[in-house]
Amino acid sequence: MKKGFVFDLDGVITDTAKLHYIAWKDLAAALDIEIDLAFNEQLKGVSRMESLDKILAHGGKKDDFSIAQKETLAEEKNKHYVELLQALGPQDLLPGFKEFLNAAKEKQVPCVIASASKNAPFILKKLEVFDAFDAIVDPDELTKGKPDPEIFIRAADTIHIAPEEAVGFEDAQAGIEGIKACGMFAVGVETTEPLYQADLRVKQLSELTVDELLEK
Ligand code: B16
Ligand code: MG
Repeated sequence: MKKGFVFDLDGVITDTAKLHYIAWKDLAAALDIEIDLAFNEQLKGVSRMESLDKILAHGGKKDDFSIAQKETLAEEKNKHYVELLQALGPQDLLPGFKEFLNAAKEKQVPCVIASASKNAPFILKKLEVFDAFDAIVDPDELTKGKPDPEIFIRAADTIHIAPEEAVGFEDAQAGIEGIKACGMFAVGVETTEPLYQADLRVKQLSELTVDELLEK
């Protein structure tokens, strides 16, 4: 019997990957680096600085910038990304998510956000679902990113349950690995690529009921 739900944000609740892509593509172009949608898949669930490192390595410019310069580049990308987020609203929730969240709240199942995004509180407010969550793990407090299970262990801890008592929802392979590494039940929300190791795979949350997951 499960007692709580742990949600990733980008790819599970809303599709901000396309906005990250626009902002990274522009920044990369200014550095003479070309990225495409296939490469963007590698950035899903990956932190801002790690994403920048991957882009620089992709363009053969891994050692061309100091830490301070990289921080400035990451800030520039984020400024553009936050501008793009301004248009976000409840219409951008992924199909089935709101219904699933409402059903969880009706049954008083605690819900937590385990996202690598420092913009998560802002995004949840724009989507008008911020108040439905019992906690949001602060990525600034983490020592390791996904696929390390730290973010998922913390998420379970904030709602006072063991990882084994939670169901985690993820769209990225790194996230599924983190969920499984701490013994949590993993629901993979698949878009393009198949998610390995997930206990259940769906295209959207409307394929699931809260009751069936609580029984896992
Ligand atoms: P930010 P998730 C992740 O969100 C995105 O998938 C990833 O592309 C992004 O780099 C990361 O958040 C950090 O986002 O720049 O807003 O702090 O999938 O973990 O919800
Ligand atoms: Mg994600």
